[in-house]
Amino acid sequence: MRIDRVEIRRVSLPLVTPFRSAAGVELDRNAVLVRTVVGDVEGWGECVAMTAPLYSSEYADGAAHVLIHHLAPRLVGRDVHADAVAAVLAEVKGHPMAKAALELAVLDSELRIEGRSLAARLGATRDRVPAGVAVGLASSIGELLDTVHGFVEAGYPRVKLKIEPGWDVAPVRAVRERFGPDLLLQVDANGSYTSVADAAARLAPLDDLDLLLIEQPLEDDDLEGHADLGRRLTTPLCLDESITSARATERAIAMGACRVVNVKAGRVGGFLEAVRVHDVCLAAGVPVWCGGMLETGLGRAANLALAALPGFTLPGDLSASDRWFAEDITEPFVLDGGELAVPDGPGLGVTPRPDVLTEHTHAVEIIRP
Ligand code: OSB
Ligand code: MG
Repeated sequence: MRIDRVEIRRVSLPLVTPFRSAAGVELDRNAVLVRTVVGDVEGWGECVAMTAPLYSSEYADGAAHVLIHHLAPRLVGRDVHADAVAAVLAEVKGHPMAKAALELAVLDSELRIEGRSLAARLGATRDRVPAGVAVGLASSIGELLDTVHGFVEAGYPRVKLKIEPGWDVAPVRAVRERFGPDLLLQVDANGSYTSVADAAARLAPLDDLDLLLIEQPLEDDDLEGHADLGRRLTTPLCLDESITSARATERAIAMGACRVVNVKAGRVGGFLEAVRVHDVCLAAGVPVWCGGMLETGLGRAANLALAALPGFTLPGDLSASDRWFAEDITEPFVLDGGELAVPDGPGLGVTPRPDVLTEHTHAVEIIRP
């Protein structure tokens, strides 16, 4: 399959409400979209890098730059299959989110040509998956309870609360008390606790609140610290930022650094590597769930395909389009009985709506052989 052309498109979608976490505040989704052209077939990928390098070192402007100048030029004019993309791009160090977006666009083109869905290609075993919603740091407990109430009313069976030192036990306890024991509840610290001792002291009271997990309490590279902290708490620890590949997953599990894994294709360099992370977890009996990065409908479609694999035994950060956007660039994903349907059309199963895409696009760069 010859990649005739790659387009790098910058889009900016306003969020319906600002999203605040220990990794900063997001007001808009500044996505970098990749469009591959193969004959008369197009393929789409979405780069999940945030606007600023606060969640990880990648950020949207940097990802666009590396895609335009270093990644896309290695593929255009070449005959490649999606399987081989990661190896071709491997000589460029780092930039997993940029690489993942390009690989996804190639996968989408290839699968559209084959008439096969991404879900089928990745090994999905379900056609619907449970939804989950991530709720940002709030400015008061009252405001948080109102926000969570809205999501529970909308049918979300699982809620994830962002926490940080000073915004942890009290808001989480308030949510548990208000919504009762049936709400699936978990928390995400984005690495904001600075030592094992401090994290253990602050987070120990969460052990009484029946949480599914505590996500990434400590820094990205602190596997030893997570293993130590995990022995001091009864609530399972889950890693997000630390999980950068299937090999990193094996190491984290072997060290006892986590009992649950959050996988994001962007963070591990692509959906094919994400499947290998899933495989490692399934073999080890470690529950895995699909993380989210405020994706537009394109990235959301791909996440849903991944989340339909058998090892995804916990609900992911997979919400309806309207959780983030008044107007998504694809047909919106909607909640149905607390679940989302996994797209079953060829490739991603969705395409951008041309008018909405044009309205939100502020730059397009075309890379030719
Ligand atoms: O840490 O999981 C995270 C969003 C952007 C960057 C990092 C994270 C998040 C979320 C939101 O928690 C997940 C979503 O898209 O619903
Ligand atoms: Mg996280």
